[in-house]
Amino acid sequence: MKISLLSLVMCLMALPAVAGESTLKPNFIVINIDDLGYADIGPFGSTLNRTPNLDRMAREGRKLTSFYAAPVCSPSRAALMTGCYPKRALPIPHVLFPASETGLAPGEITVAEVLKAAGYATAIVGKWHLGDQPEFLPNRQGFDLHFGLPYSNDMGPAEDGVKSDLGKPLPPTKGKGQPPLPLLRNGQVVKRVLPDDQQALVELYTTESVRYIAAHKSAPFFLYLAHNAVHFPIYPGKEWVGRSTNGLYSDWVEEVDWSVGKVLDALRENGLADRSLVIFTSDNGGTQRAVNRPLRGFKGSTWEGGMRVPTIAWWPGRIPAGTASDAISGMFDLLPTFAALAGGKVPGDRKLDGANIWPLLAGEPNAKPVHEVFYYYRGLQLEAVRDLEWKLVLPALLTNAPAKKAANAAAQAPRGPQLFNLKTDVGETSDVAAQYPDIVARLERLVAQMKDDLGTAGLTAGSRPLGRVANPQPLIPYDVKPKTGAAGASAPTPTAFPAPLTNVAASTSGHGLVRFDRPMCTTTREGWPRGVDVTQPGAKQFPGWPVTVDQGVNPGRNPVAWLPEVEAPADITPPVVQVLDERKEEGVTEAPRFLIERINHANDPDETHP
Ligand SMILES: [Ca+2]
Repeated sequence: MKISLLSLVMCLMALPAVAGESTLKPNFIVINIDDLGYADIGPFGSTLNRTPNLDRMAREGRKLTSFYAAPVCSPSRAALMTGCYPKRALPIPHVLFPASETGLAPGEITVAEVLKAAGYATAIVGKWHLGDQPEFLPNRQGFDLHFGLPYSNDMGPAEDGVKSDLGKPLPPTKGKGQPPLPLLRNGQVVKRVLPDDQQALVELYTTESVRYIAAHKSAPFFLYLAHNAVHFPIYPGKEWVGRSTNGLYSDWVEEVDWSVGKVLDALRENGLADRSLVIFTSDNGGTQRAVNRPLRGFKGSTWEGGMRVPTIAWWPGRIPAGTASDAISGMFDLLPTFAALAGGKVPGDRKLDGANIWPLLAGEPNAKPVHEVFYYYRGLQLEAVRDLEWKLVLPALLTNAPAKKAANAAAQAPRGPQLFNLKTDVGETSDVAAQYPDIVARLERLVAQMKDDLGTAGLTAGSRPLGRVANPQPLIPYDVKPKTGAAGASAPTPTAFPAPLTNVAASTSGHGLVRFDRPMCTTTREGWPRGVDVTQPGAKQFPGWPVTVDQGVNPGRNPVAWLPEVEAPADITPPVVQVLDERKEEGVTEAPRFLIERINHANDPDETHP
């Protein structure tokens, strides 16, 4: 009690100074939608979805038509938080999963920490996805408040409706699956998310955000509203189901638009519109449900449709209304930009890739491009580079084809890079590499310049270490008995393969790595393929098994699955690989062969040399 009183007195004493400063400092609101397509909203050309609030936001603000996120969620959010290319701050091949031992390193300095140090109140309402262990959660990364999901809304068990859209039959439970999906408030589980909760998320987040704005109108704040919509599974709010004429996905996009309207209204009603910068964006390109027109490709790829996201900047009186900019910008620019506007301090002890884009947002005449060059990474792989209007697509992207085409692709001769002019061919349809060898060479030199920094593949000198904890636990424990292999009555009959175990005997601890010998991936209707389940049958159950291999960003590639820490390598028995139902529907019945390899942490902490 004494401590509380003391704190209260100290807060009261501090108030006048903070309030005095606040009149000069703008508020920042980032509204980040999950998986929204480039042309899913009116200002970016949607003819399917009605988005009157975003239409108004664009009329009053500035569209950023060449704003880059990342191909998938966690890397994109890492860029937003740290001002860096994802590979620098969170070098992972894909996304983080529940109870992962890795996350954004606690030593990374986030935009929330930068703004907090500059006197801001900070909140994240919605999806985090940068690690779900206590060490990695938002309250440890500069946020005073977190209310929302720790990761994507599909990261839970099928029986809770998180592997199927609203009203669709539940898919059969396969293996142990994922732990129940939690809704968190400041690191504490509020509840297990069931279908009704999924449907309520947009409204819950909006209400929380509106309340937060009203409560903080007298001091500067940073509000990061990260909707779980419109990521699979699709769960529009009850009042929104059937409201659009285009099905559940459109219903949900239109609900998101309503949410944006409520937030902007709250700023107006609280007299904050003229000192609040709002950025509306999406964390990656749309899935095949979305419309990314006129861009090529979808979420998970480094084609423009995978990474270029519909973005609007709004600050009445400061950002010119009804304008647009096609200059290169991206998630990693938000930290340096907010820091500059807030009088905050950009971390000086580490490399950042973003820059202050305020001149671009303000529409300053004759503003030079902040970025002339942009590198397109998918996980750890460099797949393209852009230099103003020219984009060089590297062979790594060209061979990243769906599995159905992989056989044909493999038969072709090795390809050289392709060159596209994004100014005249934003859809990346016409390779003009042969016409412009000098430009190809110039862009290849840009690739070479990255060699000693983030490189082209694998972990390189420019990547900082991941955060890592021992013995990660799910936020809500599993409450279902694992259904592995033949033990699960309803599970499909697995196909056993004698697995050659290599490099096992010499290792004492570390991680298993399963390497498959062929692509096991096609694109499902969701655009998020599921490949195979790897389960550990028999008496020896290791924490974290089975592992689902989700290779959504590796179509056509030989998938790799990371296995959890196993203390007694000699006890590994050959796993069972089973082809999931989705694959059977596509006529795939043969499981892949695989190897288990060992990594010795003592010698190889970055796990690059299995
Ligand atoms: Ca996403």
